[in-house]
Amino acid sequence: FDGLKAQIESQIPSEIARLKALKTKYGQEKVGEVTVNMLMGGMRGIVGMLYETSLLDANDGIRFRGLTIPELQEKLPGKRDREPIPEALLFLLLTNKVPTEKEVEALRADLMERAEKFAKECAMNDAGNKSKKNVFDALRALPEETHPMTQLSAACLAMQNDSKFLKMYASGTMKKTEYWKYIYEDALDLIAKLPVVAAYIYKRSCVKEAARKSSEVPTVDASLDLAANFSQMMGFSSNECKELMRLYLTIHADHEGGNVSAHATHLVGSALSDPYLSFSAGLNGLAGPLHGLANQEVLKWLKEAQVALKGDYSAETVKTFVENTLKSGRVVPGYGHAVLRRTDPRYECQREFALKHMPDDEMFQLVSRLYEIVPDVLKATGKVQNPWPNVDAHSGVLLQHFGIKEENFYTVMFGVSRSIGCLSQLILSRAHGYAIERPKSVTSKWLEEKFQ
Ligand code: FCX
Repeated sequence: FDGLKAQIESQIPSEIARLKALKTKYGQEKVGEVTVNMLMGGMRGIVGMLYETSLLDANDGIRFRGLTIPELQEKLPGKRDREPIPEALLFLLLTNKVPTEKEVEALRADLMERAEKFAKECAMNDAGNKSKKNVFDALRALPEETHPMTQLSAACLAMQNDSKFLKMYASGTMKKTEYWKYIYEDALDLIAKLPVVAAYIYKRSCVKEAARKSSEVPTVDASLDLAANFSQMMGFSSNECKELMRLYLTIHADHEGGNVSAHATHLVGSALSDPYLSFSAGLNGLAGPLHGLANQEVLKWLKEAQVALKGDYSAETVKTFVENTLKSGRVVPGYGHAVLRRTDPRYECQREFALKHMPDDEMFQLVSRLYEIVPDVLKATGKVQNPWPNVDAHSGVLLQHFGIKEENFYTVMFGVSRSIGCLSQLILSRAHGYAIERPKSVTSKWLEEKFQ
């Protein structure tokens, strides 16, 4: 299947010409100013990179190639029920075009073929030639209690041996204009392999009951879509759980370029590190509690709340619980955002999913109660820029409901999804010849001398 690759290739000349014209015409124009506050505040608000696949507006929320989440739900083809499938989003991110049903199906089949081939080869490898190690051997060598995110990142590195880009670069025969073709192959391989590796990590390390545990290479059902197959490999075959997985993998895929996971992937990739190295770096950032790990933190916090509140979700009691969290020096996980200044649309669509599929779930009712209370408590601190919930405030409660109860796995699912956005941009960055990143840093002494 080369429909997608051919479409990307056909767009490259005009995209490069467009970027060149931008540079020629506006190369000397200013896009903003940098204050000392911005410099010292995590580069917040500095316009410093090109990132085509999505754009985040403080008030409108995220747009994937111009489309909001409700628009994705309406317009992307390939739906099994109501939610879009991530394959359709991947096509959109790479081409800036809503694909046809046929195009989505061809991409789905391509990804599933890659996944099946990978899983079969590793399983055969396990059964037969023990001297040829594979990524699952690398994972088995890690203690079972190693955090699942560390395992996922290590797995990316362990699979780097398969990088086509790496081999071509080392051969010295690859032209700069061809880089993207091998990055594309690696990226699609990696997007296909990650759910298999993640399902393996789940069953080996996260699941506690002996009957659900396994250290076998998961079996891929290539007739399914990527999300449904992921859900099935983890042991969840209900249509509702598959549908949740489609929503989950779609909405976590991309959030413009400056967030830690996207930026880390982009930065490392700019040194021509292959997708395995680059995305492993992104995953290491996603594993931080202020970023992707917040979904795990939220679940822990909700469980803490359930114990402390003993079913009393009255406004006063919940408020006191939230205030105590702040008093103990912790952040309220799942609330706040560096860019957004409203309720995250990714929170809203998950809330809709919950209202449709599980309105009576007790933990969902707690999440809803917190939505009424937390913003005012955060506003009262006088320092929180955005008191509204983000994506992580809601995801765990849905997963719990459908049986995915092991919260230390949640960020792994975020990572599987994030590969779609980060790696799409990585392909485009190489296709359009982006430069190696090298911003200027200064010392605090330099600042003092400049302004004193
Ligand atoms: N609870 C308590 N305090 C909070 C807070 C929260 N949820 N959100 C922000 N603050 C505090 C900050 O810690 C900071 O305090 P300080 O001045 O004493 O250091 C102050 O408010 C100003 O921060 P603000 O400008 O609003 O936020 P930042 O851009 O610095 O940080 C994050 C943004 C997301 C890191 C912050 O809101 C936070 O820690 N939230 C909780 C963790 C979380 O949910 N992370 C996931 C975010 C996201 F969706 C993702 O990337 O996955």
